[in-house]
Amino acid sequence: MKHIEANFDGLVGPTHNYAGLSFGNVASQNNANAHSNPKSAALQGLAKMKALHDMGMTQGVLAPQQRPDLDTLRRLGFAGTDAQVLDKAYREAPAILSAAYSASSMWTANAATVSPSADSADGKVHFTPANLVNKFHRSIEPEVTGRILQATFADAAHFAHHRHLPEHDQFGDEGAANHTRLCQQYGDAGVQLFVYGRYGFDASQPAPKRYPARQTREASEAVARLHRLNEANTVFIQQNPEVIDQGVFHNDVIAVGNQNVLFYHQQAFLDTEQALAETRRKFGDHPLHFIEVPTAEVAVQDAVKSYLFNTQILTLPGGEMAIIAPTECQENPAVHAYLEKLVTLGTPITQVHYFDVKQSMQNGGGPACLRLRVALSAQEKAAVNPNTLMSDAKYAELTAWVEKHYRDRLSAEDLRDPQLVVESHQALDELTHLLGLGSVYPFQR
Ligand code: SUG
Repeated sequence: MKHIEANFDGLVGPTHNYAGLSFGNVASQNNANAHSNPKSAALQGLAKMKALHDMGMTQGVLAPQQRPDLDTLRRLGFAGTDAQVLDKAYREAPAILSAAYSASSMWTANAATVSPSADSADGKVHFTPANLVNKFHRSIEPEVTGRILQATFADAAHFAHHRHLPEHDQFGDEGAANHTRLCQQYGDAGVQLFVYGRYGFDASQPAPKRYPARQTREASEAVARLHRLNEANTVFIQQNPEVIDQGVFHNDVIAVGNQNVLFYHQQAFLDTEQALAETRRKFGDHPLHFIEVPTAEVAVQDAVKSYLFNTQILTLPGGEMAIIAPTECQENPAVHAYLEKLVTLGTPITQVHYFDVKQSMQNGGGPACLRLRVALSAQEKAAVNPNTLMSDAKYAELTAWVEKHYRDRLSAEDLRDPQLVVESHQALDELTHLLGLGSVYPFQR
Protein backbone atom coordinates (compact mmCIF):
# COMPACT_ATOMS: atom_id res chain seq x y z
CA MET A 1 0.00 0.00 0.00
CA LYS A 2 1.37 3.40 -0.95
CA HIS A 3 2.14 5.82 1.88
CA ILE A 4 2.83 9.49 1.32
CA GLU A 5 3.85 12.46 3.38
CA ALA A 6 1.41 15.34 3.16
CA ASN A 7 2.33 18.91 4.01
CA PHE A 8 -0.39 20.92 5.71
CA ASP A 9 0.49 24.59 5.44
CA GLY A 10 -0.96 27.28 7.63
CA LEU A 11 -3.00 29.79 5.70
CA VAL A 12 -1.78 33.23 6.79
CA GLY A 13 -4.58 35.01 8.64
CA PRO A 14 -5.94 38.46 7.72
CA THR A 15 -4.26 40.20 10.67
CA HIS A 16 -0.63 39.23 9.94
CA ASN A 17 1.50 41.94 11.53
CA TYR A 18 5.00 42.58 12.86
CA ALA A 19 5.01 43.18 16.60
CA GLY A 20 8.40 41.99 17.86
CA LEU A 21 6.70 39.48 20.13
CA SER A 22 9.25 36.67 20.05
CA PHE A 23 12.27 37.30 22.25
CA GLY A 24 15.01 34.97 21.00
CA ASN A 25 13.70 35.04 17.41
CA VAL A 26 15.99 37.56 15.74
CA ALA A 27 13.83 38.32 12.70
CA SER A 28 10.75 38.99 14.84
CA GLN A 29 12.73 41.38 17.01
CA ASN A 30 14.39 43.15 14.06
CA ASN A 31 11.10 43.79 12.28
CA ALA A 32 9.09 44.94 15.27
CA ASN A 33 6.58 47.54 14.11
CA ALA A 34 7.42 47.29 10.43
CA HIS A 35 4.33 47.52 8.19
CA SER A 36 3.05 44.13 7.12
CA ASN A 37 1.18 43.09 4.01
CA PRO A 38 -1.30 40.35 4.99
CA LYS A 39 -2.56 39.94 1.43
CA SER A 40 0.84 39.30 -0.02
CA ALA A 41 1.77 37.06 2.95
CA ALA A 42 -1.25 34.84 2.30
CA LEU A 43 -0.65 34.80 -1.46
CA GLN A 44 3.03 33.88 -0.99
CA GLY A 45 1.95 30.97 1.20
CA LEU A 46 -0.67 29.82 -1.28
CA ALA A 47 1.81 30.03 -4.16
CA LYS A 48 4.15 27.67 -2.30
CA MET A 49 1.30 25.26 -1.59
CA LYS A 50 0.20 25.31 -5.22
CA ALA A 51 3.76 24.74 -6.46
CA LEU A 52 4.13 21.66 -4.24
CA HIS A 53 0.77 20.39 -5.44
CA ASP A 54 1.99 20.88 -9.02
CA MET A 55 5.12 18.85 -8.19
CA GLY A 56 2.80 15.93 -7.39
CA MET A 57 2.91 16.30 -3.61
CA THR A 58 -0.11 15.94 -1.33
CA GLN A 59 -0.70 19.42 0.00
CA GLY A 60 -3.22 20.47 2.61
CA VAL A 61 -4.34 23.72 4.18
CA LEU A 62 -4.84 24.46 7.87
CA ALA A 63 -7.10 27.36 8.74
CA PRO A 64 -5.76 30.31 10.77
CA GLN A 65 -6.98 31.33 14.22
CA GLN A 66 -9.66 33.86 15.02
CA ARG A 67 -7.84 37.12 15.61
CA PRO A 68 -8.00 39.44 17.41
CA ASP A 69 -8.69 37.18 20.36
CA LEU A 70 -11.24 39.41 22.07
CA ASP A 71 -12.07 36.78 24.69
CA THR A 72 -8.49 36.90 25.92
CA LEU A 73 -8.52 40.71 25.96
CA ARG A 74 -11.73 40.62 28.03
CA ARG A 75 -10.21 38.02 30.32
CA LEU A 76 -7.42 40.53 30.91
CA GLY A 77 -9.88 43.18 32.01
CA PHE A 78 -10.48 45.20 28.84
CA ALA A 79 -14.24 45.64 28.96
CA GLY A 80 -17.07 47.06 26.87
CA THR A 81 -18.01 46.77 23.22
CA ASP A 82 -15.49 45.31 20.77
CA ALA A 83 -14.48 48.85 19.77
CA GLN A 84 -13.99 49.87 23.42
CA VAL A 85 -11.95 46.76 24.18
CA LEU A 86 -9.63 47.51 21.24
CA ASP A 87 -9.35 51.18 22.09
CA LYS A 88 -8.51 50.55 25.77
CA ALA A 89 -5.97 47.88 24.95
CA TYR A 90 -4.40 50.10 22.28
CA ARG A 91 -3.97 52.97 24.73
CA GLU A 92 -3.05 51.03 27.87
CA ALA A 93 -1.24 47.93 26.63
CA PRO A 94 -0.38 48.02 22.91
CA ALA A 95 1.93 45.00 23.20
CA ILE A 96 -0.94 42.90 24.56
CA LEU A 97 -3.20 44.13 21.78
CA SER A 98 -0.65 43.05 19.14
CA ALA A 99 -0.36 39.66 20.81
CA ALA A 100 -4.14 39.25 20.61
CA TYR A 101 -3.90 40.08 16.89
CA SER A 102 -0.94 37.90 15.98
CA ALA A 103 -1.34 35.64 12.95
CA SER A 104 1.37 33.36 14.37
CA SER A 105 -0.72 30.22 13.83
CA MET A 106 0.46 30.39 10.19
CA TRP A 107 3.59 28.51 11.37
CA THR A 108 1.93 25.13 11.56
CA ALA A 109 5.21 23.35 12.30
CA ASN A 110 4.32 24.63 15.78
CA ALA A 111 0.69 23.58 15.62
CA ALA A 112 1.27 20.04 16.87
CA THR A 113 3.51 17.02 16.96
CA VAL A 114 2.32 14.27 14.63
CA SER A 115 3.31 10.60 14.75
CA PRO A 116 2.34 8.35 11.86
CA SER A 117 0.49 5.09 12.37
CA ALA A 118 3.49 2.97 11.34
CA ASP A 119 5.28 3.96 14.57
CA SER A 120 2.43 3.94 17.09
CA ALA A 121 1.44 0.89 19.12
CA ASP A 122 -2.24 1.31 18.25
CA GLY A 123 -1.69 1.86 14.51
CA LYS A 124 -3.26 5.35 14.51
CA VAL A 125 -1.92 8.74 13.45
CA HIS A 126 -1.46 10.75 16.66
CA PHE A 127 -1.74 14.53 17.05
CA THR A 128 -0.84 16.60 20.12
CA PRO A 129 -1.31 20.36 19.73
CA ALA A 130 1.68 22.28 21.07
CA ASN A 131 1.01 24.36 24.19
CA LEU A 132 3.44 27.10 23.04
CA VAL A 133 3.63 28.46 26.58
CA ASN A 134 6.90 30.30 26.10
CA LYS A 135 5.27 33.19 24.21
CA PHE A 136 2.00 34.68 25.36
CA HIS A 137 0.75 35.38 21.81
CA ARG A 138 1.30 31.71 20.91
CA SER A 139 -0.02 30.26 24.17
CA ILE A 140 -3.53 31.30 23.08
CA GLU A 141 -3.43 29.01 20.02
CA PRO A 142 -3.71 25.35 21.16
CA GLU A 143 -7.43 25.10 21.95
CA VAL A 144 -8.56 26.24 18.51
CA THR A 145 -5.64 24.45 16.84
CA GLY A 146 -6.99 21.24 18.37
CA ARG A 147 -10.42 21.93 16.90
CA ILE A 148 -9.02 22.69 13.46
CA LEU A 149 -6.96 19.49 13.50
CA GLN A 150 -9.98 17.47 14.56
CA ALA A 151 -12.08 19.00 11.80
CA THR A 152 -9.33 18.21 9.28
CA PHE A 153 -8.52 14.69 10.51
CA ALA A 154 -11.91 13.72 11.86
CA ASP A 155 -12.09 9.95 11.42
CA ALA A 156 -11.53 8.35 14.85
CA ALA A 157 -10.81 5.01 13.19
CA HIS A 158 -7.53 6.46 11.91
CA PHE A 159 -6.72 9.61 13.87
CA ALA A 160 -6.08 10.04 17.62
CA HIS A 161 -6.17 13.56 19.03
CA HIS A 162 -4.69 14.45 22.41
CA ARG A 163 -5.10 17.50 24.56
CA HIS A 164 -2.12 19.89 24.61
CA LEU A 165 0.30 19.38 27.51
CA PRO A 166 -0.23 21.23 30.82
CA GLU A 167 0.34 24.95 30.38
CA HIS A 168 3.58 25.46 32.23
CA ASP A 169 7.11 26.32 31.08
CA GLN A 170 8.43 23.05 32.55
CA PHE A 171 6.31 21.33 29.89
CA GLY A 172 7.05 23.89 27.16
CA ASP A 173 6.15 22.22 23.86
CA GLU A 174 6.61 23.73 20.40
CA GLY A 175 5.36 20.81 18.35
CA ALA A 176 6.87 19.49 15.14
CA ALA A 177 9.45 22.30 15.00
CA ASN A 178 11.48 20.19 17.42
CA HIS A 179 10.61 16.80 16.00
CA THR A 180 11.64 14.98 12.86
CA ARG A 181 11.12 11.43 11.70
CA LEU A 182 13.55 9.24 9.84
CA CYS A 183 12.37 6.16 7.94
CA GLN A 184 13.01 4.25 4.74
CA GLN A 185 9.65 4.59 3.00
CA TYR A 186 6.90 6.60 4.71
CA GLY A 187 4.92 3.46 5.51
CA ASP A 188 7.85 1.74 7.23
CA ALA A 189 8.35 1.99 10.96
CA GLY A 190 10.70 4.91 11.62
CA VAL A 191 12.75 6.61 14.30
CA GLN A 192 11.40 9.84 15.75
CA LEU A 193 13.91 12.43 16.87
CA PHE A 194 12.69 14.71 19.65
CA VAL A 195 15.01 17.67 20.12
CA TYR A 196 14.69 19.70 23.32
CA GLY A 197 16.37 22.88 24.52
CA ARG A 198 16.55 22.19 28.26
CA TYR A 199 15.26 20.07 31.11
CA GLY A 200 12.15 21.38 32.82
CA PHE A 201 12.73 19.58 36.09
CA ASP A 202 16.51 19.58 36.44
CA ALA A 203 18.17 22.98 36.62
CA SER A 204 21.63 21.43 36.91
CA GLN A 205 21.58 20.42 33.21
CA PRO A 206 23.00 22.69 30.49
CA ALA A 207 20.68 25.44 29.25
CA PRO A 208 21.02 28.62 27.17
CA LYS A 209 21.93 31.82 29.00
CA ARG A 210 20.65 34.61 26.80
CA TYR A 211 17.53 33.40 25.02
CA PRO A 212 14.85 30.99 26.19
CA ALA A 213 14.81 27.29 25.38
CA ARG A 214 11.19 26.79 24.43
CA GLN A 215 11.05 22.98 24.42
CA THR A 216 11.74 20.81 27.45
CA ARG A 217 12.83 17.22 27.53
CA GLU A 218 9.90 16.32 29.78
CA ALA A 219 7.46 17.74 27.23
CA SER A 220 9.05 15.70 24.43
CA GLU A 221 8.84 12.56 26.56
CA ALA A 222 5.20 13.19 27.38
CA VAL A 223 4.33 13.53 23.69
CA ALA A 224 6.17 10.30 22.88
CA ARG A 225 4.17 8.52 25.63
CA LEU A 226 0.87 9.92 24.39
CA HIS A 227 1.70 8.83 20.84
CA ARG A 228 2.39 5.30 22.03
CA LEU A 229 5.96 5.28 20.78
CA ASN A 230 8.63 3.20 22.45
CA GLU A 231 12.27 3.24 23.41
CA ALA A 232 13.26 1.53 20.17
CA ASN A 233 11.70 4.15 17.89
CA THR A 234 12.53 7.39 19.71
CA VAL A 235 15.71 9.37 20.27
CA PHE A 236 15.82 12.39 22.59
CA ILE A 237 18.50 14.87 21.63
CA GLN A 238 19.51 18.07 23.38
CA GLN A 239 19.96 21.13 21.22
CA ASN A 240 23.23 22.98 21.64
CA PRO A 241 22.41 25.80 24.12
CA GLU A 242 25.01 28.01 22.43
CA VAL A 243 23.07 28.08 19.17
CA ILE A 244 19.81 28.87 20.97
CA ASP A 245 21.69 31.91 22.29
CA GLN A 246 22.50 32.84 18.68
CA GLY A 247 18.86 32.86 17.63
CA VAL A 248 18.10 29.19 16.96
CA PHE A 249 14.82 29.26 18.86
CA HIS A 250 13.55 25.97 17.36
CA ASN A 251 15.52 22.96 16.18
CA ASP A 252 14.05 23.38 12.69
CA VAL A 253 16.22 26.50 12.32
CA ILE A 254 19.33 24.27 12.44
CA ALA A 255 18.30 20.74 11.34
CA VAL A 256 15.74 19.00 9.14
CA GLY A 257 15.15 15.36 8.25
CA ASN A 258 13.26 13.43 5.62
CA GLN A 259 13.15 9.65 5.14
CA ASN A 260 16.77 8.48 5.36
CA VAL A 261 18.36 11.95 5.31
CA LEU A 262 19.24 14.12 8.29
CA PHE A 263 20.51 17.54 7.22
CA TYR A 264 21.97 19.51 10.13
CA HIS A 265 24.57 22.04 11.13
CA GLN A 266 27.79 20.96 12.82
CA GLN A 267 26.83 22.92 15.95
CA ALA A 268 23.16 21.90 16.11
CA PHE A 269 23.30 19.40 18.95
CA LEU A 270 24.95 19.26 22.36
CA ASP A 271 26.43 15.81 21.87
CA THR A 272 26.28 15.11 18.16
CA GLU A 273 28.32 11.94 18.18
CA GLN A 274 26.16 10.22 20.78
CA ALA A 275 22.90 11.42 19.18
CA LEU A 276 23.86 10.19 15.74
CA ALA A 277 25.19 6.86 17.00
CA GLU A 278 21.92 6.16 18.81
CA THR A 279 19.92 7.22 15.77
CA ARG A 280 21.93 4.95 13.49
CA ARG A 281 21.58 2.01 15.86
CA LYS A 282 17.80 2.43 16.12
CA PHE A 283 17.41 3.03 12.39
CA GLY A 284 18.76 -0.46 11.74
CA ASP A 285 20.73 -1.82 8.89
CA HIS A 286 19.53 0.47 6.09
CA PRO A 287 21.24 3.31 4.24
CA LEU A 288 21.11 6.50 6.30
CA HIS A 289 22.57 9.83 5.20
CA PHE A 290 23.83 12.28 7.78
CA ILE A 291 24.56 15.50 5.91
CA GLU A 292 26.49 17.75 8.29
CA VAL A 293 27.10 21.34 7.26
CA PRO A 294 30.40 22.53 8.72
CA THR A 295 30.73 25.91 10.42
CA ALA A 296 33.67 26.63 8.13
CA GLU A 297 31.28 26.60 5.15
CA VAL A 298 28.15 28.10 6.73
CA ALA A 299 28.36 30.01 10.01
CA VAL A 300 25.46 29.70 12.46
CA GLN A 301 24.68 33.37 11.82
CA ASP A 302 24.27 32.69 8.09
CA ALA A 303 22.06 29.70 8.82
CA VAL A 304 19.88 31.87 11.05
CA LYS A 305 19.68 34.73 8.54
CA SER A 306 19.02 32.56 5.49
CA TYR A 307 17.04 29.72 7.12
CA LEU A 308 19.11 27.11 5.27
CA PHE A 309 17.75 24.43 7.60
CA ASN A 310 14.21 25.73 7.68
CA THR A 311 13.88 24.23 4.26
CA GLN A 312 11.53 21.43 3.34
CA ILE A 313 13.10 18.25 2.07
CA LEU A 314 10.55 16.55 -0.15
CA THR A 315 10.58 13.12 -1.70
CA LEU A 316 9.16 13.79 -5.16
CA PRO A 317 6.89 11.21 -6.81
CA GLY A 318 9.85 9.94 -8.86
CA GLY A 319 11.83 9.21 -5.65
CA GLU A 320 14.36 12.07 -5.86
CA MET A 321 14.58 14.54 -3.02
CA ALA A 322 14.22 18.29 -3.48
CA ILE A 323 14.90 21.15 -1.09
CA ILE A 324 12.33 23.92 -0.86
CA ALA A 325 14.28 26.96 0.27
CA PRO A 326 13.44 30.61 0.89
CA THR A 327 14.94 33.12 -1.56
CA GLU A 328 17.06 34.38 1.35
CA CYS A 329 19.19 31.25 0.79
CA GLN A 330 19.82 32.36 -2.78
CA GLU A 331 20.79 35.83 -1.62
CA ASN A 332 23.32 34.65 0.99
CA PRO A 333 26.60 33.86 -0.87
CA ALA A 334 27.89 31.18 1.55
CA VAL A 335 24.54 29.42 1.75
CA HIS A 336 23.90 29.62 -1.98
CA ALA A 337 27.33 28.17 -2.71
CA TYR A 338 26.66 25.37 -0.23
CA LEU A 339 23.31 24.48 -1.82
CA GLU A 340 24.81 24.53 -5.33
CA LYS A 341 27.37 22.04 -4.11
CA LEU A 342 24.95 19.92 -2.08
CA VAL A 343 23.00 18.74 -5.12
CA THR A 344 26.23 17.37 -6.65
CA LEU A 345 27.40 15.41 -3.58
CA GLY A 346 25.67 12.15 -4.45
CA THR A 347 23.18 12.30 -1.54
CA PRO A 348 19.47 11.71 -2.26
CA ILE A 349 19.00 15.52 -2.49
CA THR A 350 19.32 16.51 -6.15
CA GLN A 351 17.25 19.67 -6.58
CA VAL A 352 16.74 23.04 -4.90
CA HIS A 353 13.70 25.24 -5.50
CA TYR A 354 13.53 28.78 -4.14
CA PHE A 355 10.35 30.47 -2.92
CA ASP A 356 9.58 34.00 -1.88
CA VAL A 357 8.00 33.78 1.58
CA LYS A 358 9.46 37.10 2.77
CA GLN A 359 6.36 38.23 4.66
CA SER A 360 6.69 35.15 6.87
CA MET A 361 10.50 35.22 6.98
CA GLN A 362 10.41 38.72 8.44
CA ASN A 363 8.75 37.23 11.51
CA GLY A 364 11.16 34.31 11.65
CA GLY A 365 9.14 31.72 9.72
CA GLY A 366 10.61 29.90 6.71
CA PRO A 367 9.13 27.29 4.36
CA ALA A 368 9.41 24.52 6.97
CA CYS A 369 7.76 26.60 9.71
CA LEU A 370 4.77 27.06 7.45
CA ARG A 371 4.01 23.37 7.18
CA LEU A 372 2.96 20.44 9.36
CA ARG A 373 3.96 17.06 7.99
CA VAL A 374 1.55 14.16 8.18
CA ALA A 375 2.62 10.78 6.79
CA LEU A 376 -0.45 8.88 5.66
CA SER A 377 -1.43 5.54 4.17
CA ALA A 378 -3.80 5.59 1.18
CA GLN A 379 -6.69 4.75 3.52
CA GLU A 380 -5.76 7.47 5.99
CA LYS A 381 -5.40 9.98 3.19
CA ALA A 382 -8.88 9.06 1.97
CA ALA A 383 -10.16 9.80 5.50
CA VAL A 384 -8.80 13.39 5.52
CA ASN A 385 -11.39 16.15 5.12
CA PRO A 386 -11.20 16.50 1.31
CA ASN A 387 -12.05 20.21 1.39
CA THR A 388 -8.71 20.93 3.05
CA LEU A 389 -6.63 19.42 0.24
CA MET A 390 -5.00 21.60 -2.39
CA SER A 391 -6.16 21.32 -5.99
CA ASP A 392 -6.26 23.74 -8.91
CA ALA A 393 -9.84 24.62 -7.97
CA LYS A 394 -9.03 25.03 -4.26
CA TYR A 395 -6.10 27.29 -5.11
CA ALA A 396 -8.33 29.47 -7.30
CA GLU A 397 -10.99 29.64 -4.56
CA LEU A 398 -8.57 30.51 -1.78
CA THR A 399 -6.74 33.08 -3.88
CA ALA A 400 -10.02 34.80 -4.70
CA TRP A 401 -10.97 34.66 -1.02
CA VAL A 402 -7.70 36.38 -0.02
CA GLU A 403 -8.08 39.01 -2.75
CA LYS A 404 -11.59 39.76 -1.53
CA HIS A 405 -10.96 40.00 2.21
CA TYR A 406 -7.34 40.91 2.97
CA ARG A 407 -5.72 44.29 3.42
CA ASP A 408 -2.37 45.00 1.82
CA ARG A 409 -0.98 46.98 4.72
CA LEU A 410 -1.24 46.81 8.47
CA SER A 411 0.54 48.98 11.02
CA ALA A 412 0.33 48.97 14.82
CA GLU A 413 -2.21 51.79 14.66
CA ASP A 414 -4.58 49.83 12.42
CA LEU A 415 -5.07 47.30 15.23
CA ARG A 416 -7.42 49.68 17.06
CA ASP A 417 -9.78 49.74 14.07
CA PRO A 418 -12.99 47.81 14.95
CA GLN A 419 -13.67 47.35 11.24
CA LEU A 420 -10.69 44.97 11.13
CA VAL A 421 -12.55 42.66 13.53
CA VAL A 422 -15.63 42.67 11.33
CA GLU A 423 -13.55 42.01 8.19
CA SER A 424 -11.62 39.17 9.81
CA HIS A 425 -14.72 37.44 11.13
CA GLN A 426 -16.41 37.67 7.74
CA ALA A 427 -13.35 36.22 6.06
CA LEU A 428 -12.98 33.37 8.54
CA ASP A 429 -16.65 32.52 8.49
CA GLU A 430 -16.47 32.13 4.71
CA LEU A 431 -13.26 30.12 5.03
CA THR A 432 -14.83 27.53 7.33
CA HIS A 433 -17.32 26.88 4.53
CA LEU A 434 -14.60 26.65 1.86
CA LEU A 435 -12.64 24.18 3.99
CA GLY A 436 -15.70 22.35 5.34
CA LEU A 437 -14.61 22.78 8.95
CA GLY A 438 -17.86 23.51 10.74
CA SER A 439 -17.89 26.01 13.62
CA VAL A 440 -14.33 25.99 14.92
CA TYR A 441 -14.11 29.65 15.94
CA PRO A 442 -15.41 31.17 19.19
CA PHE A 443 -17.47 33.77 17.27
CA GLN A 444 -19.31 30.94 15.52
CA ARG A 445 -20.26 29.11 18.71
O1 SUG B 1 7.10 31.49 17.34
N1 SUG B 1 7.23 34.22 15.14
C1 SUG B 1 7.17 32.78 15.35
C2 SUG B 1 7.96 32.07 14.27
C3 SUG B 1 7.76 30.59 14.34
C4 SUG B 1 8.64 29.85 13.41
N2 SUG B 1 8.38 28.48 13.50
C5 SUG B 1 9.29 27.49 13.38
N3 SUG B 1 10.60 27.74 13.44
N4 SUG B 1 8.87 26.30 13.31
C6 SUG B 1 7.67 32.41 16.74
O2 SUG B 1 8.65 33.01 17.18
C7 SUG B 1 6.61 36.53 15.59
C8 SUG B 1 5.39 37.35 15.89
C9 SUG B 1 5.68 38.82 15.92
O3 SUG B 1 6.73 39.21 16.40
O4 SUG B 1 4.81 39.61 15.45
C10 SUG B 1 6.43 35.04 15.80
O5 SUG B 1 5.55 34.64 16.56
